[in-house]
Amino acid sequence: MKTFYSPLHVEHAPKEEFEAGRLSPAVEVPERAERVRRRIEERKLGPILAPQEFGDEPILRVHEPAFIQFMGGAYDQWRRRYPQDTADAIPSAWPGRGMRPQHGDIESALGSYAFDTATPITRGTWSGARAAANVALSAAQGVAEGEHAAFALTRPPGHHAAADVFGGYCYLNNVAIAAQWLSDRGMRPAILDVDYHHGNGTQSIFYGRNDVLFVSIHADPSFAFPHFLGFANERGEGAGEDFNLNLPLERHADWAVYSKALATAGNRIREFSPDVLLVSLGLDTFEADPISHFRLKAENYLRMGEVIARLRKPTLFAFEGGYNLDALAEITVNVLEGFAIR
Ligand code: 6XA
Ligand code: ZN
Repeated sequence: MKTFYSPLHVEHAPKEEFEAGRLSPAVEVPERAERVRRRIEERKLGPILAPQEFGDEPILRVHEPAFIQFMGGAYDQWRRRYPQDTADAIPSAWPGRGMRPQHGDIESALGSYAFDTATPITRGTWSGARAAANVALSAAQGVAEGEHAAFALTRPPGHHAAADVFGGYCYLNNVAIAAQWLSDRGMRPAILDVDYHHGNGTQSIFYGRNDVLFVSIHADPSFAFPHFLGFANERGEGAGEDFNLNLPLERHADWAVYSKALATAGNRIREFSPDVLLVSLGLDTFEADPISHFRLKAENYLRMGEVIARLRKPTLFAFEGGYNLDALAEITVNVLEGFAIR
């Protein structure tokens, strides 16, 4: 299996996030993807390739032009506002109900576009996010040209980012951009999101459509981030009705619980009969993940890969969450190997 990877992600290195009432060290760090890349080399999964540059066009098929323009200049705007400081950009005010979103200055724009305080914009954020989108698009191109599978080692992740919203460590929705690019080339994509957190951004991008299926297995938003989307009764709207399937699980779901949901997801995907499958591959379902509560074990990720392989579709895996640095590389490659062996 080919892996697509760009070193530009390393320059996206948030120092801190605001969480649980305090500034704490960032968990979405460059070492995550670096460890995975090294393990792919060690376990000889296949070649690691640089992405091609796809330009703005495929990004603008998913994201609002004004949002992209804001993102491109946000860090410079922030630095001009706080020239004596070195802190990354984090919003501190939001347009609450009855107020009006504004984009004229950096504080109002941050509050209008962001949905949390855990997603700082740093000097290297935009180039890293752009590179991640190119990584996903390059993997999509590989699959479109006949590869049975490809791994997009995307960092920063993407599944929380909506058309004009960033948050949950995500700025551009890598999987949505790749799915749209494939759809624009006549393919029928299904997206399976196995991250611990609901992929609210991906859901919202395709919510009104029946030509892209979105299925997500995640911690119930009644107790887990992103809190405001991901409930079982969100089934799509208009033409998209019944083309969105949320499978929220209990706090301590283990493989017995998880694998049942995965089978349900698989049945829906088979029924949809996609030309291509995109997997939002979050690894924060692991039993020792520092920010999550599911109880999957390392060997379960081999099974996950096998179950996905049994769908027998050209498959693009895109990296999302997962924060246990000691286990992350092993469990990521377990999924990919489980898929490849099958
Ligand atoms: C911020 C938690 C962000 C979760 C990010 C993630 N309070 N998403 O892993 O998949
Ligand atoms: Zn996650």
